[in-house]
Amino acid sequence: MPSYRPPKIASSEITPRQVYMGRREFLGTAALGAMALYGAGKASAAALTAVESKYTVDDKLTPLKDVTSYNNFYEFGLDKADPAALSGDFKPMPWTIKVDGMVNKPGTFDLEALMKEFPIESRTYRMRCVEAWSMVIPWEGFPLASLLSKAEPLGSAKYVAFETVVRPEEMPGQKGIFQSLEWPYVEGLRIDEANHPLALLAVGLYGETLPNQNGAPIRLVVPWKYGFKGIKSIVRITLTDKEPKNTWQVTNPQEYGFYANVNPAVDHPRWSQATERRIGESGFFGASRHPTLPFNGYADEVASLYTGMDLKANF
Ligand SMILES: Nc1nc2c(c(=O)[nH]1)N[C@H]1C(S)=C(S)[C@@H](COP(=O)(O)O)O[C@H]1N2
Ligand SMILES: [Mo]
Repeated sequence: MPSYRPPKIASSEITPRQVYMGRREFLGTAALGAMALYGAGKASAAALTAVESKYTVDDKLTPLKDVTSYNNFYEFGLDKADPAALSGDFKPMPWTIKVDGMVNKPGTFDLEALMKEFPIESRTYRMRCVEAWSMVIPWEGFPLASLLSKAEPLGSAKYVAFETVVRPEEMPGQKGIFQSLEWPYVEGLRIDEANHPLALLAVGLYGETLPNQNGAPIRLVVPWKYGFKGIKSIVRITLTDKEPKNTWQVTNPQEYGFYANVNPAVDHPRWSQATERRIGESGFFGASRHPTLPFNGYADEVASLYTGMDLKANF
């Protein structure tokens, strides 16, 4: 795997945020502790200190503006522009994550404390959505395995289930008569997948805490799987011995499975998965196309998790 290359952020991209942070009004002394680590209020963000990780690709980064304005987050609406436009009322801090089920030490953990306990790493990963578009995103986060080991999973635990927060008052896509999905959004991994060093709990991107539209304050990133496995705004993680349900499989089991490993050889029933549109890069005819790689280019790291499995049947 190529070695680490620090993200290059054009000053035109970071300046407006810093100007905003500088003018931001303080909320009072009680909030000061949290604000040191996390910005308070709408559209704010705080810088993260992170150590470089060897788990980084050297593909050209997708510009910050595309990463934060072209999103799938149905809790805020169905259009790609909805999450950025409609997530301003969402309050990501303070935040806790409950870890329960088949563990020795269940608990409800304060995210700010976890962010101090676990070293934050920066990792640039490719992200491939099942809709055949892709990005390259520099994340900050810590391994999912670090949080799981804190809870001490029992030997009988075989899977890990995840849940997104339900807050109709702050998430307009969860409000009203017509509901696009069943809430909460849920996802799952086999425990060996969850403990793989590439499985990341991201708390930031491009060096700052996560924007609401990208899954603030904490979301899963499993770069060898289609993007829908990367569940956002996680409030609960449950260890279990049964394969967990995942939202897209429940919604349309013909088209979406539990494993959802990126695979150019297994087409979606309605489109080819052989190539992908790299968002933010332009070619002659719109966004440039890249070949899709088995396991999204992470086969050397993860293919051994699936030895002997029929990847066409387990899509
Ligand atoms: N809770 C929740 N998590 C979610 C989704 C969602 O609608 N709700 N969309 C998924 C899909 S389909 C993709 S491609 C990625 C998109 O992540 P991004 O917007 O940060 O690029 O988030 C995933 N996580
Ligand atoms: Mo997706």
